Amino acid sequence: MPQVEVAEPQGPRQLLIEIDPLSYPDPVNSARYLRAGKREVEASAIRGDAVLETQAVARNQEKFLIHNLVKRDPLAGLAEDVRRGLATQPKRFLPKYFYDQLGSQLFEAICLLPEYYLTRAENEILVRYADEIVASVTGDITLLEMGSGSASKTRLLIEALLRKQPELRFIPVDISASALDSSSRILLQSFPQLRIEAYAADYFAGLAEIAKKPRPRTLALFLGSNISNFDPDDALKFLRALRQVLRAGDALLLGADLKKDRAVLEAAYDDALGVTAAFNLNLLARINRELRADFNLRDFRHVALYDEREGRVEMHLESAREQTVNVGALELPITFGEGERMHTENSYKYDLEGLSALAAETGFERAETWLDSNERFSSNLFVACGD
Ligand code: AVI
Repeated sequence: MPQVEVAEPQGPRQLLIEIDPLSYPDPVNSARYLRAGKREVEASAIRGDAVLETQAVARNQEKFLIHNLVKRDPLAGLAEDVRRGLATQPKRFLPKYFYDQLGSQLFEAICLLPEYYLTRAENEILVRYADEIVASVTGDITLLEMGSGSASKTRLLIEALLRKQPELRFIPVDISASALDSSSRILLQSFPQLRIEAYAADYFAGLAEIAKKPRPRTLALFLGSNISNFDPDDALKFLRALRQVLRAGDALLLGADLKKDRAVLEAAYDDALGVTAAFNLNLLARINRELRADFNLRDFRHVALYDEREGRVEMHLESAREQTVNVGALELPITFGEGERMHTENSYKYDLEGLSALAAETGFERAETWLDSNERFSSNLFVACGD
């Protein structure tokens, strides 16, 4: 989405983009409106489209706001992180770099694979228990979702909430403003009773901003087993930060994949079609594209292993032979030994005891857990304990 750069006199830069998705067929391109004070309006006027945009806001002012807190390209650190990761022993890459455009589409394909049961299992739970889940939280609920992405599972909970209350305020937080924009537009078309106040931000920045405004009873969502990709310390940090924006009695619905047979887990991360391998290798393709490297993808092999002691599936890229790769943008030649592995992702698996401990250590209580019919995946209601 195009954004007009206007320097803020003080405090963090914040663009407030308001869009009326119902009045404009293509709100991404036609109904941009920037409002954070007079100067933004002036900037709009200079571009000659202020009148159209002001109308867009006036007609449906309350429906959709995006607070864009992403101060710079969130991936601008790629070069630095690659330099650091390749200098570490063993070499490693950060999993957040999986999700460029191709990587995001490969991840969507992973969610359709027969071996990757996680998405279907969580969906099954939400289809079956959404009413029960929302009934476990009393009062008029505001829905907050961390890492909402396409918000496809969220709609099951929105439907259940709207069976219980006449309107709903939804606060999605995601690093991608464009994902927020398109998912919000689709949700608003389906649910006229919805008001959306979205935050394009990393989790911690989004939570810090959300904490500034009081909210009534809140149900927070962290779905898709996204908690799996946090190392244990970071999972604690994240849940504590989330707990800070909630009040006693508010709740978090946490989707968490469960510990199980090695064969099932390893197949989920090493599917027969090779989609997860492509997802993993796309990291190298991305470094080739963006940092002018010359990784030969055929010289690296995708490896997925369950480490039972650590309770995590690890993904690696293994060098098939001794080789030297040049990363042009870093002016860096990197040598790999035959069989040398770069660690690309951890996906932690939980059991119910571990989930209770996680809740207790972060100011929650695990009040209820729903499982899918194969008992592979858990949806956990963490209720915020007394302040
Ligand atoms: C996003 N996350 C929960 C996925 C997982 O299962 O850990 C990422 C993934 N990596 C390989 N397949 C899926």
